[in-house]
Amino acid sequence: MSGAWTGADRSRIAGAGAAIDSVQNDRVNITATAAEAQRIERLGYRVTRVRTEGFPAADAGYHDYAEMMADLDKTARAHPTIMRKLSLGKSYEGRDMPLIKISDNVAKDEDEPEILYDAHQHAREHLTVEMALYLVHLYTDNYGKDARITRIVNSREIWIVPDMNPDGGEYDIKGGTYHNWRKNRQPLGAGYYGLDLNRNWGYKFGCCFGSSNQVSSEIYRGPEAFWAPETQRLRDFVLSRRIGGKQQIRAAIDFHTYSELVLWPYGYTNATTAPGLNADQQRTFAALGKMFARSNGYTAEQSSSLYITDGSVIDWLWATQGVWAFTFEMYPASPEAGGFYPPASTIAPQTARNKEASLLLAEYADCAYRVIGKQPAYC
Ligand code: 0X9
Ligand code: CA
Ligand code: CA
Ligand code: ZN
Repeated sequence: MSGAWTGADRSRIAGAGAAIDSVQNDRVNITATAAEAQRIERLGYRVTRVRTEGFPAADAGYHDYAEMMADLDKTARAHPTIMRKLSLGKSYEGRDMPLIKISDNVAKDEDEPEILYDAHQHAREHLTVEMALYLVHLYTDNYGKDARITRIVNSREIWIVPDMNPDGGEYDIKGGTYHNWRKNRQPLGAGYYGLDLNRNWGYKFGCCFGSSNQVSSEIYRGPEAFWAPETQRLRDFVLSRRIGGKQQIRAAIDFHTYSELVLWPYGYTNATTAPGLNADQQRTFAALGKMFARSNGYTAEQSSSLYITDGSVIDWLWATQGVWAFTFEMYPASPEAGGFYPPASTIAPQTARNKEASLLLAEYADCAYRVIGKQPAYC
């Protein structure tokens, strides 16, 4: 933009919210949102080309962090009796990590099975944030209109964590281009950043060659379990749902991309049963997983059949909290179909594709063993 000769001019531009990148005579190079650029034009400066923040223009249908927060705030305001926007706390760089609760009598902690959906442990897996926003809208916009959804909202307490890695997500779209970033943004020294949040959980942490101790690695687990503020935040929330010795959260989906898979524990071992996972529990996981996969057309398998992962969230949720926890790897199936960056036109069909599985998880949360006919024995 140009027409800014003085420091006072530049201060007005900064006052409009733009970041000033450099100054040449009357020309100021800025990074600004579309709204900020408009404000600067209204101040009487000439804006030539703006390096827009947020997603690349072709993918504007995706929500960046600010847009996600705005959508959550707006939806919570529109549905005050069934939805609350709370906070898990802050990410490493200080971004608020929103926590959504959806239920009837939402202000009260009722004795209802609780469900958790979390998304975006991995920065470049942006479709998962859209999945979380889809679920927020599914449960709120259809409440009182759709009998099945109304029943679920009335009989369950639904927790949604739409953004486990806001720092990595914003870094991945910085400057309007993609950076293929996976990890969080904790500085590690020597110019290295980030650890893999889905290797930083505290069950069998680093046990089994399913993660790396090298800071340069894409699957760097960190020096110790829960070293990332982001995993600490979700861990502390989940532990806070243990009331009178009983974990209230019964079932969970951790959303990732891509490969079109439904995965269940354990990830750290190829054994189908292991300490804390007996044959009935394994059968229950497999039966639920296959049911989900029938509904969305994904492939269902134990998570280690993909490759060994140690320190993943679902192993921790199951082994330490008894939560029936699944990882969903969303669209697409292949790198040719867009890999981590499928076009925004896929958001609507590919989030709706997981509607049935998401509802089934909520419905089975009262007694997962029902899926193998063993509710009399266990529930
Ligand atoms: O490696 C991962 O963390 C997940 N795949 S991704 O391409 N989204 O990075 C798979 C995790 C599956 N394994 C377990 N949850 N144990
Ligand atoms: Ca309720
Ligand atoms: Ca409760
Ligand atoms: Zn992932």
